[in-house]
Amino acid sequence: MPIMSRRSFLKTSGICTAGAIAATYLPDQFLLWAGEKGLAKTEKITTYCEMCFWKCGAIATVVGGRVVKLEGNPLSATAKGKLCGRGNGGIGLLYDPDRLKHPLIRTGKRGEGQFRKASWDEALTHIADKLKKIKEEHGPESLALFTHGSPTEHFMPLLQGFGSNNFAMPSFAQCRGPRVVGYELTYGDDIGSPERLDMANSKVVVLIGSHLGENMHNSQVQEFTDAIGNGAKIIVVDPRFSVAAGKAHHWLPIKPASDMALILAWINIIIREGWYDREYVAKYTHGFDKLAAAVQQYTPEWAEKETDIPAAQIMATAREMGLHRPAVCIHPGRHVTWDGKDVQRSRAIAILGAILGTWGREGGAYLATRGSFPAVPPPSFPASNRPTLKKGGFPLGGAEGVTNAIREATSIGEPYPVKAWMVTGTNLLAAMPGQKETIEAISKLDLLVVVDVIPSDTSLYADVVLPECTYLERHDGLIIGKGRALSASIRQPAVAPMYDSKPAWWIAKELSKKLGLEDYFPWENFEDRLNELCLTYNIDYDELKQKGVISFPDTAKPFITADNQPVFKTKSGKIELYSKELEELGFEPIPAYEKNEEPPQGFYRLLYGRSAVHTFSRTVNNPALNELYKENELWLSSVQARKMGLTDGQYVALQNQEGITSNRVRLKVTERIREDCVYMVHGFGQQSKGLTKAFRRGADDQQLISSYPVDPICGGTGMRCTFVKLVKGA
Ligand SMILES: Nc1nc2c(c(=O)[nH]1)N[C@H]1C(S)=C(S)[C@@H](COP(=O)(O)OP(=O)(O)OC[C@H]3O[C@@H](n4cnc5c(=O)[nH]c(N)nc54)[C@H](O)[C@@H]3O)O[C@H]1N2
Ligand SMILES: Nc1nc2c(c(=O)[nH]1)N[C@H]1C(S)=C(S)[C@@H](COP(=O)(O)OP(=O)(O)OC[C@H]3O[C@@H](n4cnc5c(=O)[nH]c(N)nc54)[C@H](O)[C@@H]3O)O[C@H]1N2
Ligand code: SF4
Ligand SMILES: [Mo]
Repeated sequence: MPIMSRRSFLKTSGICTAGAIAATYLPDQFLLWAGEKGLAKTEKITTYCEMCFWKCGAIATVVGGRVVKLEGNPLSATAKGKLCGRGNGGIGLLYDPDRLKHPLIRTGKRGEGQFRKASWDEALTHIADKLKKIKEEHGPESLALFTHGSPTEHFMPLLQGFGSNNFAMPSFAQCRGPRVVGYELTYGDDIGSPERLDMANSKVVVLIGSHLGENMHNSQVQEFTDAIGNGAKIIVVDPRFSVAAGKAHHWLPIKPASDMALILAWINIIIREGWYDREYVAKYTHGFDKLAAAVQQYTPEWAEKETDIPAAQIMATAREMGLHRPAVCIHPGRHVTWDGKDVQRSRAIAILGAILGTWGREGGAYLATRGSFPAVPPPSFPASNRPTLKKGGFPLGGAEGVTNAIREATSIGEPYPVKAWMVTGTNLLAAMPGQKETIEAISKLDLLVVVDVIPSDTSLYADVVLPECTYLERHDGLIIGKGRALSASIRQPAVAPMYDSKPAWWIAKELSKKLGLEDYFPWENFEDRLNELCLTYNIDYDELKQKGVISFPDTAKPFITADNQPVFKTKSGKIELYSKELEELGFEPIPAYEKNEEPPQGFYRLLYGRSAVHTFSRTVNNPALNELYKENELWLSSVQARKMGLTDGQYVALQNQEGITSNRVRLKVTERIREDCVYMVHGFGQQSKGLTKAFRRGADDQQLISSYPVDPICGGTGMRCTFVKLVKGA
């Protein structure tokens, strides 16, 4: 396999990333030089990145007490020796002058952002007193936790020790929940995070709305680049000519929200033409005949009408997959909450992979390592006799909880009141559709605590804001990797916490003392806990600190062989092309097509996605990354621009069907997008004045997503069903 050059990695990730890598401040470059010359004390500290959730192993160079360089750890499977542009931007977060510096207690109205400084003791006592009162009046379940990323591990025992199991993460109902559910229904297992795709060895890579290269999950983009270098055929389905589409042999500019028609037609063609893997299907799958009968109606000619993709191209791409099976990597997508029918679309993608025999096959999806560390039994938390809110009414609501279900319960006070939220590591106003609903639910609370590193929009509504120190200043839990090898990665402070900020483990532990819950935090400091875990896992703690990552590679290749048979934890013990479980729950056992509404005259479908140099709303104020991309643009087709008399670079506002109008946003007039939609990068248009670089720069897609279908199976919010018109003169 050719080793990908640094240059080709940068090319795949969009040229702007190169700037991020060069974005070291001049004094830091001097320190780095001084360190290299032996003129100043230099340390290399291993950690893992928190600029997104890929958790790449990183090495920080610290000279004279300042972090001057971040690099990827070569031992880390997610980093493979490199960081993406955002990962390099970690230094920008650490030294962002806009960081939260002290605990804050609200003095103004919610949303106004007026606070006074408080000591940690005062802030935590205030929270504990409120929580005790709320518990007395409404029961322990009236506390809910919204969380994402590293703080989760620390606040969960606090929530559960308090007596509540009401937690939710946007990574489920606003992200990959429907995929997890769809794959579990089909294979009895999720495809994992990082996704267990053997992309580098694929002969065909199919991306259905996965815009790798803008979506910068580090090792995955590196493997995509390897696949391109190895001559894989790339099929990209996207209404927009994305960075990935620029590398594609087949770009399918699909009519937005019609993907299910294409996938079902592909399944039909592959079965009809006999391009599927007969032996694999016979051995490992359940319900093939029913599937074959059900998809007969989805002909390429029919799909052409639904998707705008010519029947011949649908045939040609199906053939490409059939010809090269099983070395076909069909990316399951990650942010898959599109139209409220997302579990079924994810299932259709899973089924397409199954009939091509890709699960457990080289170039398709590899099997997870069977290695594992000894289980650490969780503490026994108090039981509750009230129903949990985290699943809402959704039968497959998932382990990570449904944010919107807890929000709704809070708003209506049913089935019981929710009176306090702790929000840690998530910016709910940017993460969840229906901002008005979020603000309304918050208005029902007696206590909102936000733990963040910057003054996020959600923090404006908090009663108490607690400043966490950044990941470069703290310990966190071990990351256990279960991809090709079992691994453990460590996070340790490169420098001491700046200002009056504290690690999440410390905040949760101190709060536990004030609530009489300290038994759930049975260690003095988090290093003791990490030491203890290492003992249990039989890992040398000092070696882990030094290397950052310790792996236990499997001896066998992670693919199906005579003595490595896959285990499918479904009802039938096989891959369920026909899902008895869904049938019993009253849903379609085989995915079926249901047309989505189309934009009315004068409106466009609002699409959104990622910039290679930003992560959601969390990096828009980061000095190093803001420098590279300061505000989002609105992609509009040049044909439409001409019709409307609009020009490139001009500012417009967007108005949705309910009359909600966005901030102004600059037009990017381009041939690279269909005429029926517009596109912008998510995360911009922040309203918090404390974010001096990001304040009201660009437009907020979330503000416009005010009504949205909800997936009846898992509660995922369909966020690509918003129609907007353009307003001139903004
Ligand atoms: N409209 C729209 N909505 C979306 C998406 C979209 O593309 N468009 N994407 C969806 C997806 S895929 C996801 S996964 C979610 C993501 O949702 P979130 O994870 O909520 O995303 P962010 O907006 O980055 O908010 C993260 C917050 O955590 C804070 N933070 C960062 N680092 C730390 C830390 O170390 N400690 C603490 N305590 N806080 C920290 C950041 O400052 C920020 O305020 O959003 C979903 N919502
Ligand atoms: N740089 C960067 N990388 C990231 C993140 C980040 O914030 N920044 N976030 C990470 C996270 S948590 C997630 S979940 C992933 C999400 O990343 P992905 O799952 O790859 O992508 P999305 O952002 O949902 O999708 C955006 C793409 O879908 C296309 N699209 C829009 N509508 C349709 C449609 O109807 N059909 C098809 N086929 N395509 C459509 C858009 O044009 C765009 O190219 O990215 C991850 N990687
Ligand atoms: S993909 Fe980039 S931002 Fe995400 S963890 Fe890795 S280096 Fe950090
Ligand atoms: Mo996500």
